[in-house]
Amino acid sequence: APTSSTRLADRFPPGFVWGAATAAYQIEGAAAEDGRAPSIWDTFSRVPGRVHAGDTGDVATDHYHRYREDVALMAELGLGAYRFSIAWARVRPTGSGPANAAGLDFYDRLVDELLAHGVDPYATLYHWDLPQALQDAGGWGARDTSARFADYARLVAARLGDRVRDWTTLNEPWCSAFLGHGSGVHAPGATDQELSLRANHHLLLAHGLGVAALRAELPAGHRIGITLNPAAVRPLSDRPADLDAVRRVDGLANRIHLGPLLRGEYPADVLRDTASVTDWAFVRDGDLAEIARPIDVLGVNYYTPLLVGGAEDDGTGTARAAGLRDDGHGASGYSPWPACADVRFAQVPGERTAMGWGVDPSGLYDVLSRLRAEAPGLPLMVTENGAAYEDRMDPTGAIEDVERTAYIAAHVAAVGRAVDDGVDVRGYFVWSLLDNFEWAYGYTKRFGIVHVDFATGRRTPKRSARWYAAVIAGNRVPEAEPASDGLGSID
Ligand code: GBH
Repeated sequence: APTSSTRLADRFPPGFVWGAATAAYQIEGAAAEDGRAPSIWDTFSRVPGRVHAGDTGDVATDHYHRYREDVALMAELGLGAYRFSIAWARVRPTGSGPANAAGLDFYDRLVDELLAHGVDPYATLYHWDLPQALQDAGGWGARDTSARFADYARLVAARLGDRVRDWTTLNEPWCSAFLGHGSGVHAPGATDQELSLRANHHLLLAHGLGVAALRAELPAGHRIGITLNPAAVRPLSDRPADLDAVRRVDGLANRIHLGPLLRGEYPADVLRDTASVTDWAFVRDGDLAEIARPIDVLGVNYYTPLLVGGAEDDGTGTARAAGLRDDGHGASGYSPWPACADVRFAQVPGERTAMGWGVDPSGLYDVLSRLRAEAPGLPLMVTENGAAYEDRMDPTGAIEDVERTAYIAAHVAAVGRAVDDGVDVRGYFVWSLLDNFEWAYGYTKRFGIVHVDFATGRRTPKRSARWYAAVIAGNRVPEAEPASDGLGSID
């Protein structure tokens, strides 16, 4: 089998897309400007105890005002593409009412700025920031929210579709459904397993209706997809109970989305496993055909594998009991996994990032290979991959983030191995361009290849940014470290 050292000498295929990703609530700030209304994250971040230190996205990286500077930075790095999300509550403040011209204008300016700098815009329509007005009407628990999403998709496509070729409906519906409504560590903060499965279905339905709306609005040849966070689920041991835990968690993490999206059906074992939680009456005739509408690309976000075991203690001492995962996702006391109270979750051994997540690039290779097998012919795109580490600025103002650089290098190499093996991976987007609002962790976890001083807004490219610029320039992982000059700090 090819090794990472084979890939170090090889180039990626011509046209391979090298990008960086962000999301609206995590970077924009300007939360009350130009007619933007609150989203569920504005509300949630104000509930005491939900977000570290009471942090909010009110200012974030102030990208709303600094987007020109940020696009200039992207151009300096040589990024071929920039994946950003659109804030629904900026362009249609109450979710279903009139459009807000000033909100649409912002994305219009951003797209023009990107194109003027040779950076291809990749737009995600929903990265977790539901308009609060729609939450007040039932949120993702309400079937009508799916139709409202399709209306919103059409509105944005009508404005940007002449210039944006690449569209993503949803980012990680698993997180919206199960972290938002099961464990409650994300907005809207519900802890109701039945509701999490219902919300998941309505998110999938929103995707399907959104695809139809985008197809109707966009010129032929534009690409439409969805971004999932497919889990590399591994057993604690080969005991039957552990292998069965893998089957169940794989069902709830992966097949609950891949079944409907790729085959127009929920897996029978998932329906059976969750029968004590819901009767699935929210699935109506025709929904699955809607959800299974053809897509052009599947986005993959990957950070860390998921290690699981069945009920009995297998003596490894690595797992905690009761379905609660000590990975820093917030100790709400509620599990995001329905009907899995007996399942134990653990981290892979070895190095951890600042999130407490284990580092294992083979999980990315495994996920890409598995998707090739399950969705033959469907192009894949790594839409997020990256790591939080505790960066230190040295006395000269430089940030030598060697761990992040090594993390990204190892994962890019894993993508290279998948490409070598014939997996149709079209691109890689690092998470994230900028340090930003890391959801329940507030500003304490830094994922950026560019440092942000949250007091002043000052941007400083880290070593990882310079290294990534060299990857992009050569369309390959460089064998030597790039020189540390060339990219200074940008005020
Ligand atoms: C992405 O989510 C987000 O798209 C992005 O906005 C965010 O900033 C970035 O990652 C970094 O967090 O512990 O049971 O929840 C990734 C979220 C992290 C969700 C790992 C699944 C493991 C299962 N994923 N997590 S669990």
